[in-house]
Amino acid sequence: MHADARGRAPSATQAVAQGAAAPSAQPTITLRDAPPRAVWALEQAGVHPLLARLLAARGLRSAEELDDGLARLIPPAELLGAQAAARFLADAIAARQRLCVVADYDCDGATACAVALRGLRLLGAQPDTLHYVVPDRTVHGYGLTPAIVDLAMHKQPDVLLTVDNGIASLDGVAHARALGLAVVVTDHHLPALLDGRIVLPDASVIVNPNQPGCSFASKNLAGVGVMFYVLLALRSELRERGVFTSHTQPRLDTLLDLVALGTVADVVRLDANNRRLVAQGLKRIRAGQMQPGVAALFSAAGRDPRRAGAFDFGFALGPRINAAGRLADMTLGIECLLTDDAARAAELAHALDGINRERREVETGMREQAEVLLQALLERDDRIGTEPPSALALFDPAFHEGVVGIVASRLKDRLHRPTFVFALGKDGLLKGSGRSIPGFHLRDALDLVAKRHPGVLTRFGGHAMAAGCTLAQDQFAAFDAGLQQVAREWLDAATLARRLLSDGPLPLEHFTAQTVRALDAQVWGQAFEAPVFCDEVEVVSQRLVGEKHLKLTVKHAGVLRDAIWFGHSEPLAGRVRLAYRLSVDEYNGRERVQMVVEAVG
Ligand SMILES: [Mn+2]
Repeated sequence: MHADARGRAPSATQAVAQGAAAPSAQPTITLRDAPPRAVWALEQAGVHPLLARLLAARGLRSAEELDDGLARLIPPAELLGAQAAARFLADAIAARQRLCVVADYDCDGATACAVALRGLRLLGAQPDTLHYVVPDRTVHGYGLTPAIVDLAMHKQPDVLLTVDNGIASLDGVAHARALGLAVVVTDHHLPALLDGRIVLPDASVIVNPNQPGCSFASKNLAGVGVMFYVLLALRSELRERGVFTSHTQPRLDTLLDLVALGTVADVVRLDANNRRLVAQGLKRIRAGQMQPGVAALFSAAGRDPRRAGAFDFGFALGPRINAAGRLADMTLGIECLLTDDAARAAELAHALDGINRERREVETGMREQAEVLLQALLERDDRIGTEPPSALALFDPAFHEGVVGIVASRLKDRLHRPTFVFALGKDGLLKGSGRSIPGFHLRDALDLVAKRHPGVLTRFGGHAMAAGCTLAQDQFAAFDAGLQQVAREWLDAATLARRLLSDGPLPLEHFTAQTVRALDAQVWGQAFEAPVFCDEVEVVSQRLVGEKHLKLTVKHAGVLRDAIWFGHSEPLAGRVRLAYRLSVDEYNGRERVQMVVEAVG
């Protein structure tokens, strides 16, 4: 489908693919600081010395924070609105009211929907009173729009329960109220701003750690985490009402595989509370306890649940669920997480796997075309061989609306610039998805563009690192100029320089499969990055594998090691400082540790 894109300027594509025109931003490797007192305190508490160093460098101060027991979760009572939502839902269940969950088309929204429906059923709601709807990204757009309310009306609900959306759905909530529905909003996004002031929808209850007045200590709960908290509050409300006791109450920890998956897939900060949720989900999965759909997704991705890590959520399961919302219909993803029939789950996971392959193909074509556009832009601005502009906005009529976010994310990673990629929506408007770098709050940037250039943006929303916007085609140039201006004002040489934080040298005795497995057992991810070590090595041999990956043998402190640099094809000098992760794989029945190169410097 992208033959035209390729045919137009093959030479430019080739040149860029070879790295001639727009070199990737080379990071400066800097060492993470690990405060000695914190390292010492963790070691005293029995933490492995290497792990103590890694954890202290990520802000851990005491071994207590390592306790991932559910009892250490921030109590639901601290989440503003959770108790009110619990009372509301307990009344609704008692009155056998019909409830419709309004989901979102990403993995967080899909898992939140499955957690809501499974949890409400566990807590006594009759299955025939529970329904859900999920918007189609290309038809309805995001959130509880009036059109989604109308769609939900087919289920004849008394109550709408939003998950992972709704906080900014002022019109949708108003429309639902006008139709006589009650609305419970559960969300984690930032509320809407009107003339610089926060406005909330007129819902019966709002649960959102990011609403004004909520003092919940973790602002980083994902949508699925917020819904899980509402269920915890509902269970204690039902306990107080005598529906069950603490001995007879249903177990909600059976939902933690879904909570963990949605939390990691939504790329929220893995703060201590989120790490506990993820760790608990992983423990259950490794022990074979998970929804049939989660098991089927592991199998479709060729991953082993007994060795599950946060990585699997982010790179194997998450993308397969998300693919449904990007190219097809998220109903497939939600059904996969809802079914209790293993055969049906396998079927749905297989279908999701197929859609994900298609997504990869579409993405590859778009990335090639994005590089062509970038090349043209650099030529226009006479920037060939120099730094790219401070921010990027790219549009091509062939771009697919469901995949613009991924392409923006890849370009941002490669060039270290706030990046928007736009596609033409079915309504004739441009739909843009942006990704940002530290030091550039993307939603605030859009807000500023909107204020300075009224009429350019039809709609926008998001947060610091990711945002979306809608604009008329003839406004694209004005948006691009407006964004550039903000980027020039807000970003300087320091923020435009990419840094790679390293954990320093890896002591030789830790270069073992056992250490790698121990590290892999920890929860790493967003804002709690997996360890990156840094050592001086001698390159002994190197060759290209799969055309674009550099396979190396290096001498590290006198010992030969295998190393690989994915997506890098230029040869290395004889002696280099490598920043690398560790991976372990089984090869001919033997475990082999490999350095996975992130950068040289
Ligand atoms: Mn979310």
